[in-house]
Amino acid sequence: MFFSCSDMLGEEEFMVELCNGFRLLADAEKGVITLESLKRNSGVLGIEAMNEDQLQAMIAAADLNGDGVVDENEFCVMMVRLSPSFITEAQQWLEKALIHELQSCEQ
Ligand SMILES: [Ca+2]
Repeated sequence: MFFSCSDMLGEEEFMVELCNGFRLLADAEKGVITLESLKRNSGVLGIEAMNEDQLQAMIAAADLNGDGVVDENEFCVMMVRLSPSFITEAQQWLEKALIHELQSCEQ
């Protein structure tokens, strides 16, 4: 797959949110998600209960080029792969929010 987060900006608002998630989890100096940065930031994902083996497995699952860390593109691909239902929910939520917005204008 050859796309980057920036390619999706403007098309899908929720993809921006997903990509922002990368920055929360990544090592600020290296600009990639490592086992250490994932451990440090696991509270963000609500995965504090996961042990090191499980976190390592998450990285391995997302690490497409096998360099042992997860870069921004790999993270986006993983989120899209793992979250088809999330994306559907996000779209429905957006539609509801828009309808609510329109209705409040009419009143
Ligand atoms: Ca990688």
